[in-house]
Amino acid sequence: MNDLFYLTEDQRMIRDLARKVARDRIAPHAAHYDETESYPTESMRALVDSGLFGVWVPEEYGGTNMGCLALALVAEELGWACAGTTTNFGAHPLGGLPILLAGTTEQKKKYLPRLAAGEFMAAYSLSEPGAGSDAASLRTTAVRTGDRYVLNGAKQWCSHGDHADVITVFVTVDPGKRAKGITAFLIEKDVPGFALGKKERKMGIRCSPTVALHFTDCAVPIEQRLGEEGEGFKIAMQTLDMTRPMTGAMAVGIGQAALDAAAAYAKERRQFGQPIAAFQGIQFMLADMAMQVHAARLMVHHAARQIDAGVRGNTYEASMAKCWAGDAAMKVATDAVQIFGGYGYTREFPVERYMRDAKIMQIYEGTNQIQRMIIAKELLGGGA
Ligand code: COS
Repeated sequence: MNDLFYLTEDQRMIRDLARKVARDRIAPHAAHYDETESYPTESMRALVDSGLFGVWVPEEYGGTNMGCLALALVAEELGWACAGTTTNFGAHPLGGLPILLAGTTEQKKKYLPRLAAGEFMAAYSLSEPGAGSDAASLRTTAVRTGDRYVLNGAKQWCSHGDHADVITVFVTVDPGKRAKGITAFLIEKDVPGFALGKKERKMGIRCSPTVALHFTDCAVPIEQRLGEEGEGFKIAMQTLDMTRPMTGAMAVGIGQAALDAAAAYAKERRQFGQPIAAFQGIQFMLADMAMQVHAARLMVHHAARQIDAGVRGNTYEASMAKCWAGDAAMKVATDAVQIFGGYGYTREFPVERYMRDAKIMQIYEGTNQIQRMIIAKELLGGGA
């Protein structure tokens, strides 16, 4: 099996660094953080120490400007070790890329260097209790009075929101306008009128906090508005076009971890006088798992490379990559549990965690049903 021949030296270097950090400093703690549903302080420290938070940030703002393929390579390696920690890692570009896409020079100077250094964490908040897949129906309002806006409402499912210093929050200046009313704001954690809400108890990615946000007459100066009024939905969607490959990469990491574990176990576990890997039934399962992971990785890399190459409009490929990789992770992790048999169903082995963690890959950053809607819309154009 050959290494990915198309990676540059820099991309190989960052992938190898992420692999080392993931295997030496993150994987050893993953089961503990999952079991205790606690924040992965040690793992997050390892990410800050290694400088990986700056991968997507331009050099002029203190980052390493390595692009979306590099971000995907890092996300896969981290996803192999701990999907919860990787979700925390991914919330950062998800919250920060909108600043790069739509921020003023002042906003970029204020936030990006701190985000690149890992001194500041960012998060992204689009969803609400009543607005998930139908993101344009969100109801949190921003009313302008003079040179400030007053925000009221509630957001939901904000990954890493309780550890974020700044959250890119999407609200509306006119709910009647749907997407055309949506406006983005940069909300700092200590602004009066902003409060964290319920923290969810989840099936998987348990060391990644998922929280609600509440706004009660929360006044923010106009300088914290990101882009113009009504531009927020496009900023939100353009960001997802850039981060869905990263999320797909995280799913590839989970799939690869499940495949590695299942292949190793199949060579070790003996039944009927031989390793179960000698049975064609197991071999075919492993071969199918390997193909799923490989195809997912190539789709992720293609969508990420489009962004790095400046190709406009990678919506189709980004949704395909996220959808395929999420489905592949779920299938491969489920098959890994099957190969482990009864042992796979216990908490003694990591495959049950991979299976629980894989499930969210089909749900967040747009469910895989929404990805299929986007793919079909792009495919059919205006003709359906
Ligand atoms: N890039 C740029 N602009 C985009 C875009 C993209 N990828 N996708 C949509 N837009 C624009 C459209 O062009 C349209 O603008 P115009 O009216 O000027 O043409 C506007 O945004 C509204 O688009 P659309 O009509 O397609 O919006 P819908 O309400 O039909 O919703 C979906 C589109 C379903 C794709 C969107 O709501 C979605 O992605 N939902 C899932 C949300 C999600 O991923 N949540 C997870 C958050 S992170 S955990």
